Order: sequence, then C-alpha cells, then structure tokens
Amino acid sequence: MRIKKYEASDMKEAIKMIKKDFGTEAIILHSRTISKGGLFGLFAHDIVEVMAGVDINIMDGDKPIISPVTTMHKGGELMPITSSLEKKVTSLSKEMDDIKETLQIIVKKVVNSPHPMISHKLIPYYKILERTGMGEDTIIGILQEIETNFKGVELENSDRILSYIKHKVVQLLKVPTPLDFTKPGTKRLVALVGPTGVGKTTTIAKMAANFSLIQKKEVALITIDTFRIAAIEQLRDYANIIGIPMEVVFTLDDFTRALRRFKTADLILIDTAGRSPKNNEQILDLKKFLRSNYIDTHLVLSATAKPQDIMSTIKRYESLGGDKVIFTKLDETDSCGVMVDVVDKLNRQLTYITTGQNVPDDFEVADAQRIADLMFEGIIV
Ligand SMILES: Nc1nc2c(ncn2[C@@H]2O[C@H](COP(=O)(O)OP(=O)(O)OP(=O)(O)O)[C@@H](O)[C@H]2O)c(=O)[nH]1
Ligand SMILES: [Mg+2]
Repeated sequence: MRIKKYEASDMKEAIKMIKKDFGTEAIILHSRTISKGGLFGLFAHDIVEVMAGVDINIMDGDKPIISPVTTMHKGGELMPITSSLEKKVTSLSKEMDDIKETLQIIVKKVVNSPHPMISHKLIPYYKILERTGMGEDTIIGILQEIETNFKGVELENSDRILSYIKHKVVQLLKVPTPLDFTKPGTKRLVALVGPTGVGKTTTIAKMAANFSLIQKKEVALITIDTFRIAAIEQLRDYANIIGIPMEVVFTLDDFTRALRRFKTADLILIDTAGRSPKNNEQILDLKKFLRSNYIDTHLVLSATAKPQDIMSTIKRYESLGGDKVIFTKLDETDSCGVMVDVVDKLNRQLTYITTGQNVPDDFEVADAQRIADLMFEGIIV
C-alpha cells in the first residue's frame, strides 16, 4: 500500500492532486482543515490536509467502507463519507482497546491463578482448600460464590472470606445422621464394613462402650470376621471388658441363630472382615449376610487415605447398599476435606468420626462444625 499526505487550498484541488498520483482507485484515509502561515495566529489561512493511498481493501459486507476518490467526489460532497470513515475507525479502535483490556485480564488470571476461573486475589484460599484434600470442583464452586458475593475491598478482608469458607464447608457437610434411639423401643442392627485396617473393630468397641456404658442400652456383638483368629480374639477382648455378649458367625444359619439370641438387644453391632476395595467378589461375599433391609450398613473409611481412593472405595461398596459413612483416624491427618465431597458429590451421610486409638474416648458424632474446626485447625480461628 502506498500512502501520501497532500495539502491543498480546498478538497477539489487535493483530489486533483491525488488522482494525478494514484488514479481513480485512490482512497482518502483521512482529511482535516488546518490553519497555515501567519504570524502569532494573524494572517493564517485555512487549507485542507488529506492522507490518501491505493491498494486498500476494507470492505463492509459487499460495500467498500472507503470509496474510491471518483465516487466520493460525486456532487462535491466529500465530508460525509470521510467522517463516516473516521467514525468506523474510531469505533474499531475502541473495540480493539476493549479486546486488549479483556485479554490482559484473562492472561493475568491464567498466569497467576491455579485455575483460570479464579481471580488472583483468591489464590491463597484456593491453596488452603487444596491442602485440605477437597476436590477441585468443590473448591472452585466455593471460590466462585465468594467472587459473586464479595465486591471490591471486601475481597481484601481475609477474616471475612475465611469465615465464609468455613461456614460454607459446614453447610456442605450437612447435619450428621448418628444412630437415633429417641423413639422408645427402637432396635438397631448395625454392620460396619470397609477396607482392611481402617478401624472397624476398634470403632465397634467404641460404639459398644458408648451405647452400653454411657447410654445404658442393651448392646450385643456379632462378628462375621472369621478370617483370622486374632480378629475374633480382638473383639472378644472388647466384649469381655465392656461386659456384653458376643457371637462368632460362620454360616447364615449361625447368623440367624445369633440374631435370635440377641432379640431383646437395643443395639446389635456386626463386625466384618476387612475387604480389599479392589476385590468385588470379597465385597459381594459380605452381601449374603448383610442383604436384610433391617441391617443398617455403615462404610468405615480412614481419613488418611488418598481422596481419590476414598471416592473409588465408596463406589465399590455401593453394591452393599446403605449411604452412611464413618471416618476414622482424623487425628492422623490435616486433610479431611474429602469428607465434603463424600457428602456433597456422592450424597453420603456422615454418622461418626474417630480421632484416636483410645476406646471408648476417641469417638464422636460427625458434627459438621467440629469437622470444619479440625479441617482448618491453625488456619482459621
Ligand atoms: N490413630 C488412630 N488409629 C486408629 C483409629 N481407629 C483405629 N485405629 C487403629 O487402626 C488399627 C486398625 O484398627 P482395627 O480396628 O483393627 O481395624 P479393622 O478395620 O478392624 O481392620 P481389619 O479387621 O483387619 O480389616 C489399630 O491399630 C487401631 O488402634 C483412629 O481413630 N485413630
Ligand atoms: Mg477388624
């Protein structure tokens, strides 16, 4: 493209000069009237300054935005076409500025943020929540809610943001659903299932001691974990210490007989052998004992396990039915954020948590406020 600036006494003369240089295809890019000559503003005269060139192809649909000189000259009405060109250029350049500004915001977010959806001011909170083991979707959901609800300087108020986060976590954890004996004459048949070594037997002992010694319920134990002698002995020891009866069950007939023996009990707790969450056959094997609707099955999970393993274990145990979950070993980890996902994403209900090896002390109802306190211990007061 060739461009040239012209100065002439009027537009007519300028067009003549342009035509001479570029022919009839030339287009006017810009024109303005300026004062020239004179001394201190005196004796100056107006001239036109025109920028023109050839080889430009700016189209608006089928129509050229800038008409060739010959067309523009029709009737000597040049100014409306020129000013419409100016308007277009101004609006285009404003659009360009807007796009540039938006791009800068996006680039800033992507560069500084672990997630492009989160503003850089919320990154520290993203990192805190990430450390709790909470899933990314849940974290982003909470932080986007903060972005919507907190404006301007409010986003600088870390105390308010942190207490909002904690409040939100409590809300997502929902109200726990522990065993309810408020209705007189209630009888409960509860089985604890779950992967090996998560603390099923210890938790059964804690539950048995709490309900028998503190809540004065008639409690009995059944174990169908006959895989190892040591497992039977472990539960028998607890039964003896607490002073409650226990039955060891090998077959379905044994099971029916044991249930008949304990028919007056308020609470029968059933201990099961730890099953590998990867072995579906082992899990289904439990089903022949636990298929009765009367059995309230609680899945026991260790809070120390990796969040993705916890989520996949829950799915593997789905075939046993039940939606209740007990989390153990909260004393051994700083990251129990996965519990939020278990409730919120997998629709499970928390019943109890355990916080140590002491029987019966380290056992409590899965209170959402308490779990949030444990989750943000040392971070949020
Ligand atoms: N730190 C801590 N340890 C716990 C907790 N609950 C259980 N344990 C320990 O975890 C270990 C395994 O506990 P068990 O009760 O035998 O686990 P289980 O699920 O019955 O194991 P299997 O029957 O072999 O599948 C024991 O050393 C317990 O003392 C807890 O809340 N915190
Ligand atoms: Mg056990």
